[in-house]
Parts: sequence; structure tokens; C-alpha cells
Amino acid sequence: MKTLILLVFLVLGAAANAKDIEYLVKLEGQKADEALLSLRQMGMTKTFSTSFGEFAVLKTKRNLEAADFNYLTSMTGISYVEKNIELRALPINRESKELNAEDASFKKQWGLKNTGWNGGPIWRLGKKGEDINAEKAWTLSRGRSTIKIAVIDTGVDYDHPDLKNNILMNEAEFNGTDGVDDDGNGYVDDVFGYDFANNDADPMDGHGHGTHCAGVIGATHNRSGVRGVMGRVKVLPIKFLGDNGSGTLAGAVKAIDYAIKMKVHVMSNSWGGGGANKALLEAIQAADRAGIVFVAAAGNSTNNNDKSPSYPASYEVDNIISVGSMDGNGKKSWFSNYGKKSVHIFAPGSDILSTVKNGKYKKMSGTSMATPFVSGAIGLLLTHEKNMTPKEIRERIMATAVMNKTLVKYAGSGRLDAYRLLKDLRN
Ligand SMILES: [Ca+2]
Ligand SMILES: [Ca+2]
Ligand SMILES: [Ca+2]
Repeated sequence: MKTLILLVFLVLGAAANAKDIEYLVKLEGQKADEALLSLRQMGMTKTFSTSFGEFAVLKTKRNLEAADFNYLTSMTGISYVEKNIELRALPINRESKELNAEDASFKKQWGLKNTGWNGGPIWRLGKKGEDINAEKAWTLSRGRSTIKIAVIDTGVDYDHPDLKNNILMNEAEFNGTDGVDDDGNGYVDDVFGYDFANNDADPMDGHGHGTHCAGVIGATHNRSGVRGVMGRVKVLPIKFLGDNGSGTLAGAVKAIDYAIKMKVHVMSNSWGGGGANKALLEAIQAADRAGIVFVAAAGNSTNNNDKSPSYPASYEVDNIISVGSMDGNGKKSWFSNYGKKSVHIFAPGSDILSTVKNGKYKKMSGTSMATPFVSGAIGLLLTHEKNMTPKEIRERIMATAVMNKTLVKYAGSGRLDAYRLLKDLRN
């Protein structure tokens, strides 16, 4: 046994100048300590524990081959080994200028109320009424500050004037002692969430994407700037994507575990990348067992997800709601992924005006933007009806969708309608 371990150690340690490649190792059972001893010799850097098990991060100088995987997974105490893949935020690159609060207004938010005039670029009008029917839904509920929605992303500008009242504050840490984990959740000083990209307690957005998603869910309903789908909500900023919009599988797993710990109702996930991963699947399954909906962007590569899955949206877990993007004409956005079986619903995602970092506003496009519309609508639903399982919520979202003729070809239902969702008006 000892010679074998040494052999793998030597092989993994070869090619000294190459950039490190990371792997995520899932440990199992009482024998994990034995495995850790060997892993440490091979280049293991750190371990972390979640409610769904223990993980280690292994650094190597070259890609592991099938034989390496076989060897590692045959070791007692190791359940599986996966590449610590890169995951990315899902906006499409289209430059749009930053606005101040006085230039950002509800009148420009076609996703909430499409007047036709505001539903398209200057040279092409949108179609009146192709929106999520927000104003009518607000006659029933504008949200409630007991509803907690995690924005798992590039962080959130929690000081943004249009967001700061709707950010979840961890009272125990706010009133606690610096450097001490006052609420005993395993994280020191997590007053406004956590940053798993830099492993600190400051999830400030260095990119803008996460703040945009947060604004779609919960920008304050006042006379200034924009409105969220919810006027009252508590958004929990959980950062694992860095300032360049990318992060790792390990970061995503930690972010989801943290959201479970913080007992959120919904996780909003406008990111993706790579193939299927057991670690991510297990994290989402743990969220499902905790009764938490996992809303996920379907992706922006004009791809049929039924044929070629896009993760995490395409995992088959009951709590996942995969969201495609529509434009102001009620058509599938040109970039949006689709799939009758694997995309559950469409929501506005083209030229969406919302909050960005440094207290500004901006239009962005992507299934990234469509996703928080669904997260916010679920938030409204949960102020109205308690004790729904994630599976029941997904079923209701689809059953109450507007079966817009062009969209039904591309998804299991049609367009999100918040009013019909709350009223349970079915097709
Ligand atoms: Ca804490
Ligand atoms: Ca503290
Ligand atoms: Ca506002």
C-alpha cells in the first residue's frame, strides 16, 4: 500500500512549473482520516465540511487520468474525485451605459410592466402585456421581510440605496463581537452573508452581476430607481464568483451549504458551466431535503438542454426550476437555451434594467436576469401560501404560466405570470 501511495505522489507531483490543477475529493465515513493522511502527501491543501459530508481540495501538476481516479476512489475513506471546475455568471456581453437613480425608473422595466414602448430597443417596439403581470400581483402581495432569498453570485452591493433595506442582516453578528462567530454557524462576522471566492465575511459585489440579480428580486418600491418583483424581502448575498465573474465548484458547494444553514426559502442561481458533478448534485439534493427551491439559469448558448444538458439547471432534482429568457416581444431571447423537458419556464431576460454596484443602474441581458424574476415571484407566492414543497412550487409555476404560443415550443410551460401564480389560476 505504502509504495502505491508513494508512486501516485511522485506522478502527481511531476512537471514542477505547470499551473496547479485542483480536484475536489469527497471523503466518507470513519475511514476519512486514513485517506486524509495519504491525500496530504499528494498535495491536498484544505478540507471543508458541509451538511452533506466532508470534502478535500487536492492540487496536482497535471490532469488526473482514469488510472489515477481509479486509484484514488479505491482508497478507503474516499467516495469520489472530481475536477474543481470553473463556473461562470451568465449574462451575455452587451455594453449598456450605467445610469443614476433619476434616470432609472419603473417605466423602463418592461419585465414588470410591458407597455410596448419600453419592451424593445429604440428601433423595435415590444409587445404590450408580455411581462410577468407584476402590478396585478402586487394587489395581492408586495412581499414580506420574513422571506429569505439567497443570491448565490458575484456578491451584492449591500450599501446600494435601492437594496440596503432589503438585505438580510445577521443580528447576532451585527450586535456581536468582531472576530467571533457569534451565532455559531461556523462563519466569523457574517453580518451580510459570506464571500467564498475570497473566504471572508464581506460579500461586496466587485462585478455588478450579483447586484443586478438582487435588484430584480428586491429593489425597494419607492420613487427612486427601479422596483424589484418584491418590494419587501430579505436578500442574502452569498458570493462565490470573483470580480471576473468566475468561481469554482468547491465555492458553489460551500455557498449552497451556507444558504441551507441560513434557512433561506429560495436560492437564486444565475451561473453555470462544465459537466455534471456529484458534489453539486449532492448540494442541491441537500437543499431539496431542506425544502429550499433552487432556481437556475438555463444558459445562454442557444442550446437545446434536452439534448445536451446545461448544469446546474439540468440536474434532475425536484427543487430545480430551470429558467429560460424571453424578450419584450414575448419571444425566446436569441441567446436563451431551451428544452421542452428540461426548461421549466420563461421569464424576461433581454435588456433588463436593474441595480449594479456603486449605487448605479444598468441594463443587462441573459438567462441570469430571467432567473431572479422567478425567484422573486416564488418569494411573493410564499408570503401568500405557506408550507409548499419545492416540487409543489415548481408544479404551480408551470401550471399557472401563460401558454404563450412561441414559448411553449421551447419549455415545459410558457411565460411566468406572478398574478396567476399567486391566485393559482391554471391553464
Ligand atoms: Ca457566524
Ligand atoms: Ca462576530
Ligand atoms: Ca426603487
